[in-house]
Amino acid sequence: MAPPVATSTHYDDSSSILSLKKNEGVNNKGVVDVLEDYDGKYRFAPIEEAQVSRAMIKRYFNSMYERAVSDVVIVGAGSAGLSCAYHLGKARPDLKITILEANVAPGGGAWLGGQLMTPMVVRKPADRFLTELGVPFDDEGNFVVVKHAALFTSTILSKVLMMPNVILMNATAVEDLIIREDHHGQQRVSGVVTNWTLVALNHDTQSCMDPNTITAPVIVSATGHDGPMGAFSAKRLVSAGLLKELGNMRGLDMNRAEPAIVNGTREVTPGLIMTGMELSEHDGSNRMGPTFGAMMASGIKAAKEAIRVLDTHQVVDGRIVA
Ligand code: AHZ
Repeated sequence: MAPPVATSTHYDDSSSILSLKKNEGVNNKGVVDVLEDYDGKYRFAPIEEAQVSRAMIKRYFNSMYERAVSDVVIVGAGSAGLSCAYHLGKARPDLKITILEANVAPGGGAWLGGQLMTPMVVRKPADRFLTELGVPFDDEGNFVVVKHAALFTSTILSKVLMMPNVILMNATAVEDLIIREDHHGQQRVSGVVTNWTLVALNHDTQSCMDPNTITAPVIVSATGHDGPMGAFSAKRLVSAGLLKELGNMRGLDMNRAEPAIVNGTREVTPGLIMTGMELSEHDGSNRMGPTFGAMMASGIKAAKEAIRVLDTHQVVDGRIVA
């Protein structure tokens, strides 16, 4: 039997220490004794419910406050959006990168391969990105196979979340785009309109529940192909009159689809870069089914595009001014 490990922790909210029974576990330096004992005497440092609430609230709302103006907003944390965030966050640690994901679970469709099977197929040369991430794979010649799609997604997600300049807000839907005239009098996507997803899903059952906004000089849209929330920006560009009509995703052809997505990754309208399968709806290109290399390469290209836009414009308070 391992001996119990007695440790101690600083307890910096003095009002909570006052609520402890006199001298209960607190020494004269304001340090609380804890005990890691799996034989029945495990003891945690005390806590008050309000401390838990405040610990979350102050960090979350500080993030919202700070990110009300971001450098880049990435809409959608699927394989394309996360690949974009990784490359951008690594290449430009100076940028405030804010990822908005409608689902509670980030990762989009990249928790599984095809037909709910676990292995993930990636065509070369996109295997280089897996090597950079440190994700192991079987080499099958022209393509590689990761033993479980979740290994890719959990690895990239953890690396992205470790980056101090990246914030992820999940369960948060982009409901609309901010579109206004730029310094040339041209229509420009200049931010996103957000709401908690649970609110966004209930606009038909409740009267007016107004949204919130994030201003940014560059938006990367990575919302996937058409679905309950998919292809969001592509559809909104049509209804806003910035795109004549949707191209609509074409039938499956792996060999045509993957290069079309990567090569077509671009700033589709001023201020809005599109990546991943959303592009198939915008451009009318084929789907590739369960091969993920194009999502990774498209995300990296979107990050390079975002850097190009930022490096060629002057930005003041999240707005392009020259
Ligand atoms: O929840 C969506 C998902 O996680 C999120 N999303 C969509 N609309 C949103 C909105 N606000 C915030 N309005 C939103 N988030 O975007 C994410 C899209 O991830 P995805 O995995 O669906 O798209 P992807 O382009 O990153 O990867 C596509 C993977 C596919 S689909 C496919 C085929 O059907 O042939 N093949 C591949 C490789």
